[in-house]
Amino acid sequence: MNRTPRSLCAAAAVAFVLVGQAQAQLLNGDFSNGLTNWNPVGDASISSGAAFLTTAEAVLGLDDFPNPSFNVSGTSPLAANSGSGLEQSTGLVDGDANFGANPAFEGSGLSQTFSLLPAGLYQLSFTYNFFTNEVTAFDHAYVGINGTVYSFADTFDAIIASSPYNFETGPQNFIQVFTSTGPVTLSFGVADIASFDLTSAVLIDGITLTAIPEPSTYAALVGSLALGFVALRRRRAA
Ligand SMILES: [Ca+2]
Ligand SMILES: [Ca+2]
Ligand SMILES: [Ca+2]
Repeated sequence: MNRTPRSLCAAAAVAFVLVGQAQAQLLNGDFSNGLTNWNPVGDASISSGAAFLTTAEAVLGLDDFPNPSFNVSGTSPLAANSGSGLEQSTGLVDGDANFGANPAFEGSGLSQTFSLLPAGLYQLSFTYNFFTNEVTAFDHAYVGINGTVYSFADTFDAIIASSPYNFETGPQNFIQVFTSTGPVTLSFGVADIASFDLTSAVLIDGITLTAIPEPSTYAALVGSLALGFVALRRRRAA
């Protein structure tokens, strides 16, 4: 093969574009297009350009006080641990919405499945605010990455007095590093724990995925810099 430097540059540019496209396949992570590209279940809506999930029933008298004013969408949360409800509708399995040994009763969620290549380390980050009227149960909000679930906020993290919910965490950031092998399902949820009562909600926005260079990439970079330095010294010494 007789490649000129120009064709090598073109090949590198094509490779860069291909990698860039593959890494950017989470769509609408900032919810600027509403819930497009997401699979919403239960009481999922858009509030101030962010996803808003609640545990509030749409039907008067089923739970929550004052009911049903905390329900936004008119759709009720899905039952948890029910075989085809909250967890299984968002790429998880029954039990995933529980809070430790405390069972989830119902909740709402969002999920999106996409490809995240090349394989390697990625950082997931997003912002959230968790709201609750709960007083005793560990209602919580969680994120699942290919079925590994992280509870990022619960009743007892929400200590700032708020309205219309009694308490909130205030705006917070969540960061988690994980290894992608290609396909990724992100699952978000908020769940009532230990009873159907007393609504909790979560506002989620700014979901981003960033590739983290492998240590070998750093080593190669440092190595090439060192070679350049040696070459420079040799040239100066000559
Ligand atoms: Ca947004
Ligand atoms: Ca409820
Ligand atoms: Ca509750």
